[in-house]
Amino acid sequence: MHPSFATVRKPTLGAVALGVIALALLLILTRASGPGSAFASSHAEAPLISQDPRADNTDLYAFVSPENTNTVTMIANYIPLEAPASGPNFYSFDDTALYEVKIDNDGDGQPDLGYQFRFQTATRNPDTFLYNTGPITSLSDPNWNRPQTYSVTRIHYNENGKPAGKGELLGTNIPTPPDNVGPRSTPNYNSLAAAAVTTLPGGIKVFAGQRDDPFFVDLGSIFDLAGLRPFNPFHLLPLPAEPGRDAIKNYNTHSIEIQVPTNQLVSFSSPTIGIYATASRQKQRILDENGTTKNHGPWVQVSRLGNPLINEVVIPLGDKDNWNRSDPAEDSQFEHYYSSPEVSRLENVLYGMLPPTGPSNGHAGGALQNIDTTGRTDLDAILLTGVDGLNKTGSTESDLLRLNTAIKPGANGACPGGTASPAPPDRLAVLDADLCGYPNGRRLGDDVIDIDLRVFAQGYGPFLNAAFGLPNKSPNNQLGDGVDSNDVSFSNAFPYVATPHQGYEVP
Ligand SMILES: [Ca+2]
Ligand SMILES: [Ca+2]
Ligand SMILES: [Ca+2]
Repeated sequence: MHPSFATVRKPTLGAVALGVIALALLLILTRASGPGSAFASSHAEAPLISQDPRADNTDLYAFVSPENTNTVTMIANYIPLEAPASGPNFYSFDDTALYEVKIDNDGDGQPDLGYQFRFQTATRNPDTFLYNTGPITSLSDPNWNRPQTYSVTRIHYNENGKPAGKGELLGTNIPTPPDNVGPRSTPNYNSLAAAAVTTLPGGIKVFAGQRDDPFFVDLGSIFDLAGLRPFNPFHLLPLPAEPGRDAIKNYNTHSIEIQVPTNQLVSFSSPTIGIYATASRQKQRILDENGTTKNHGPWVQVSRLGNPLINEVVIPLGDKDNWNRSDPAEDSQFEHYYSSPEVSRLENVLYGMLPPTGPSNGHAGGALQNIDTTGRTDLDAILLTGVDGLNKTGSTESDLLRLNTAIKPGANGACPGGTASPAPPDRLAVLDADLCGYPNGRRLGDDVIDIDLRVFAQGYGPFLNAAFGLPNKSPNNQLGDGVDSNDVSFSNAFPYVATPHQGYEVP
């Protein structure tokens, strides 16, 4: 239990101070909701995609594969917060959605190449409510009543970013593993998952199915007015400091993973690619009274993801669904949200207004140094064009996860994490001079919450200060949510993401 605000407030903060706090919060929250509120008249409820979890991108990762550095692995996760104990209908990809991973390799923000994933679920026995009628011991086990398979199609795009033809079918009837039900139903889960790793023509590897959610974050504190538990005493509404809590611990998600030889992804002119993942639905859905649903019409993109956390904390409510439906090549319309970020305003007000009052928690300075909240060309570079000398793709502003494929783990000690350099990757990635991680692509263990908190607060750390002249304000460069790693460890080889939590074992 947390003590109430009243019990932790310092006695020196009287009614006047409370009034100041209330006014400050009102100001920041009012100002923060400004740009979107004009469009919010009929969209005051939660944004559309939160009502459509099976088409909801949760995270996107892309990195040079540590065990095969001539390939790139891209991981697109969908379906947030899957509770492992979820029968009788367990989670699956949506047969009526189009999932896609797209690559821009010439810097114009438009895709040149894409991999489409379409799923198909069978019901082997409609006369039982059970997901399985006995132990599932192989992917073809007749005990598994709801097997899902998928196809992969490679699409080439023309100069206008439109598909050039129907694409090449790389594989059909590719198996997914079942969800991790429990010791009676899925007694040897890892062998089921391993059997679902499939090699396609051209040396491409794919996997699609349930996994542990690799994202780690103190969601409960961050969305309680941007609370960071280790920094609680320095918040405008102070609480005692405590360690961070991974709110996604024990939850699963669904991963689409594809490993592709790098020479199939890059263009002649640059080793750097920009990646984003999407989900689309057909324009019309007809609900028939006999229990069937039919979908018609062209595909409409309903979700997209490039850099992490953008639609969560950079795009305001009034534009979130619009951002999801837009293409990265159109992102100049959203540039003001990136270069005048609400997160930086909040950091100033919530952690920068009052002098330090609480006990020191290994946190050196108390209040943050004042953060620039407009004209943030550093954020434009990191999030919209790429960083010169690291992963710049061009001048077109587009929210893509940019990966310089020439920077490889283990090669000449350039980055940790490869076979020649067994040291683990650094969770702060580029901020700590480990150039193989975010924002140069994104690995599973990259602590994008702490990285972004520091980047938005201009606390770039000594390496980027020396290398690029970026500001290194202190203690802004110490910010974090107190959750430094995932609840379970990742594999060093494809498909990397950890085994999903089993329904039976959930605490
Ligand atoms: Ca392009
Ligand atoms: Ca996890
Ligand atoms: Ca963290």
